[in-house]
Amino acid sequence: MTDLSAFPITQKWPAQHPERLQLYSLPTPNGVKVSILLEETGLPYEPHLVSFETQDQMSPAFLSLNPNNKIPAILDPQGPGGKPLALFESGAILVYLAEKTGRFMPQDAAGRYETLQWLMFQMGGIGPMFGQLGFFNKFAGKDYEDKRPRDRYVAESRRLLGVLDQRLTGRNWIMGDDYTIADIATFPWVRNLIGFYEAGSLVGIQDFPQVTRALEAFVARPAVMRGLGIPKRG
Ligand SMILES: N[C@@H](CCC(=O)N[C@@H](CS)C(=O)NCC(=O)O)C(=O)O
Repeated sequence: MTDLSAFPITQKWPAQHPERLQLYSLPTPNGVKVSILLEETGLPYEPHLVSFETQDQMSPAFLSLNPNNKIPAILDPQGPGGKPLALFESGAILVYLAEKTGRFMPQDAAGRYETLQWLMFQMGGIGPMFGQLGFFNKFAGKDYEDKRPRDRYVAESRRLLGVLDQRLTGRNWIMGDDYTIADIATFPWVRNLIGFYEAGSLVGIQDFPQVTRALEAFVARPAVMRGLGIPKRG
């Protein structure tokens, strides 16, 4: 019987199935990257809801696993060498799960680095820039009189969408015919930009037809449909 009691996070979120991978998350664009990949792989896992309403991400139990107080985070009882592995940062988790399962990442070295390149493009560009645009368009920042900060993030988001659109021209997915963790990292953010952040017309999404075409294919995948709702909000 697997014992995860050495990890304080399991006191607040007890593992009903300690032999399964434990996911601590919320269905946000960063959170669903991991639930979508888990659904795609079919790995058995147990999702736990980290509620922002009750500031769960600030609790000592959560901070014991991720001192950066952000979802998603995982605890894999079957980590490297058969020992439990705790991990935070969605990009690191995607790489770990792709390597663990041997899926959604090209096997050849060059293809692997290229996939990591586009994953980093999402982690360092699309995520942070779209996130700031969300703040200035939908949340507290929308009331700021000075529109220059918002416009800066609109311009940068448009530039990033242009890079992505060009990459997708003549390719089904970011890596071509292969659907990879680069797609799983990127499209939840595009979906969020147009949907939850209500910034589709602001960034002129119609100017990026390859991006919207690939987004449609992404959200039509059954594993994506399921992953977008995991963990279920309370
Ligand atoms: N770079 C991190 C970012 C994670 C992140 O920003 N998570 C947000 C939700 S999408 C969060 O947990 N926010 C809670 C907080 O800041 O208190 C990753 O990709 O895992």
